[in-house]
Amino acid sequence: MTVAQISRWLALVALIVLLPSFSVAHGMLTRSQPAADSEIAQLPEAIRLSFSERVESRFSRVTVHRARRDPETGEVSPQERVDVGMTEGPAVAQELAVRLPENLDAGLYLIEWQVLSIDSHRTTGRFTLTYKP
Ligand SMILES: [Cu+2]
Repeated sequence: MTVAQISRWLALVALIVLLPSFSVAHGMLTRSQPAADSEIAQLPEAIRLSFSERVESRFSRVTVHRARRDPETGEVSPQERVDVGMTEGPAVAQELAVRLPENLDAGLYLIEWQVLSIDSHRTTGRFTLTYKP
């Protein structure tokens, strides 16, 4: 390889290595309470989500739906919505919470979030919780 070829190759490698880190630099979910994709025996009053960046709560949304997992594909699809809204909080916060009703049937629930972080990037994500009282 010539020096020019090597430097082109290095530039390509650098691009591939750096690209994913750009996309995770926005408001991504860093932690949730209860933990994402976990099984819970007790229903919390609210599900708390922490993000890697501060988010604009008025332009961010967290919902909880009863969910169904396709036994063949494993794909999770939302059914009826069950949450009772997000908790009031500061306009800019690193944590959001969505309230649950006092009673829920045992089963699978899908938590979906869309946030606008203060750097004006929108990100979305989802995770499940299995409630087994
Ligand atoms: Cu960002």
